[in-house]
Amino acid sequence: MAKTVYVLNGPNLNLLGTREPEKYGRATLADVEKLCRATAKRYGIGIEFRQSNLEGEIVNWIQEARARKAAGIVLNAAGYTTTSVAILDALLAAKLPAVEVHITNIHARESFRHNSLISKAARALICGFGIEGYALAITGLAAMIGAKAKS
Ligand code: CA2
Repeated sequence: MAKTVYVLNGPNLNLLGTREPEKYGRATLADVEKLCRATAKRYGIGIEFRQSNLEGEIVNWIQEARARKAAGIVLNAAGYTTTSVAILDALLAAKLPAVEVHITNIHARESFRHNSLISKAARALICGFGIEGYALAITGLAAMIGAKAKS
């Protein structure tokens, strides 16, 4: 059975490409999804791509990833990154390799963005590469789970 990676996006990321392009760029979330699918395809990995503005929905999807034996999770928890013990607990319980992604370099921004709770459950963290960070996260996750590039 093909491996599946859940790519989960938190609040306001549905606005990508429509506001604040100087911070987040001009690509839309649909462009991010395309990039994730194209990157994953090289490793024979399938993608479940989701976005929600609701904390509990993200918790449910992390539990779903575990229940469906997903190979891993790529998560941009956006504004929940520094506040959500519930998302942290869900990731810890899921025991799946998780990569935290941020489009911007959160450490070069306001100090309230620096203390990620998500990082405590993440195997790796990528920030500051723009949307390319999602492709890097999938490539890194593919290496972690031993998925080989298809020739
Ligand atoms: O850099 C990232 O990816 C962030 O996770 C984005 C979050 C922010 O709270 C984190 O500190 C860093 C904000 C997502 C909001 O997305 C928007 C996209 C376009 C326009 C407005 C908001």
